[in-house]
Amino acid sequence: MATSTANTKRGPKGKASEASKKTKGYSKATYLKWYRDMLLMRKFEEKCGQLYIQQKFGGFCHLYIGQEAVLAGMVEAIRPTDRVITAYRDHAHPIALGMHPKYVMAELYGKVTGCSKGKGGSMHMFDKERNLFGGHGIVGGQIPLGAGIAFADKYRKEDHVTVCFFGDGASRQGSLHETFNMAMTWKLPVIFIVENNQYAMGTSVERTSNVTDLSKLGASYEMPSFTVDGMSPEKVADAIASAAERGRKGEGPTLLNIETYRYKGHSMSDPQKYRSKDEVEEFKDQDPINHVLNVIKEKKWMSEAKIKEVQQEIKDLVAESVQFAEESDYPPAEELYKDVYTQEDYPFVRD
Ligand SMILES: Cc1ncc(C[n+]2csc(CCOP(=O)(O)OP(=O)(O)O)c2C)c(N)n1
Ligand SMILES: [Mg+2]
Repeated sequence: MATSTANTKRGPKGKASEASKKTKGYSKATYLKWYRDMLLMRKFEEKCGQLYIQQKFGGFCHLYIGQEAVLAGMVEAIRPTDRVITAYRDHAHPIALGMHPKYVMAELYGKVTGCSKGKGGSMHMFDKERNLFGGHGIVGGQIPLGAGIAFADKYRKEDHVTVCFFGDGASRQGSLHETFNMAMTWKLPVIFIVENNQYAMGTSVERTSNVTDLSKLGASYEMPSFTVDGMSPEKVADAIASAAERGRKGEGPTLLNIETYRYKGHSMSDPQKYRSKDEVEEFKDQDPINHVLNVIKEKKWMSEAKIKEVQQEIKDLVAESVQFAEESDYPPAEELYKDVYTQEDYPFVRD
């Protein structure tokens, strides 16, 4: 079986060397897109944090800041028709898939113009057009759902791959094992991705498991499993592209343990007593946006003036999103009764 931890262990235990960032090579267009997309995800979320503190919207708010290279790499590796499902740390996913950020902001505000009609909020971003199947708040709940989507595609003989994201904490849910077993037995076209940001709320991977290399979770099922440097969009794109190819060829699922890091707390109310400032700084030294910008500068793909222009464009897009959310209406009361599953003759409900 192919379990590999070929990439250097990163973070507090040792940074990935520059050499380990070398991959098959991506184009100028890809690097420019990566810079723009990751900067948008980051600036959008920084604004979310500010707005949350100003109580512009309520509920939970889990920021993705630091993890952007995972989505940047994924978008490079999959097709627009492929499917994506994730947990509650989900503001960046629709943006990475190409949704205008104003629909995400409106959703955070609970406005009717939001991507889930204002009924989902922070943890439930959906986009039918871009095949984003949510946004799920039950830790690990999306693992069997992701396999189910892949099953449906295989059953209908449709040539799609499902990318199923979950956290390191979620990887300890029992349903992962049932799902892995079925997905391997039926060779489903699904890519299981542990977005391993090292913590489940305030609890580190080391504190909850004897096995800290989460790629080993695929071993009992002989699922091809790899550990990937999640601060490198190149490495992520390489790994997901290979996994997608396996899925499309009918070879079944792949498990990717993508090692990343969140710079902010678990949610907005996290005092972060479980980690040191030095640890956070060590990861910031490997920041994927800086890395991509350095490549762009080295190759002289954008002038300083052009870089400033892109930064301003992103700032304007975020401001436009806030204005759109502020000016949109809340859903009307009758919306309460729409989009709710009902079946009057459902046979299993008893008084
Ligand atoms: C079934 C279930 N148990 C507990 C919780 C509470 N909870 C919310 S987030 C979280 C931590 C999950 O961590 P991880 O899977 O690593 O994802 P991350 O937040 O790091 O992205 C927990 C325990 C929940 N939402 N659902
Ligand atoms: Mg985590």
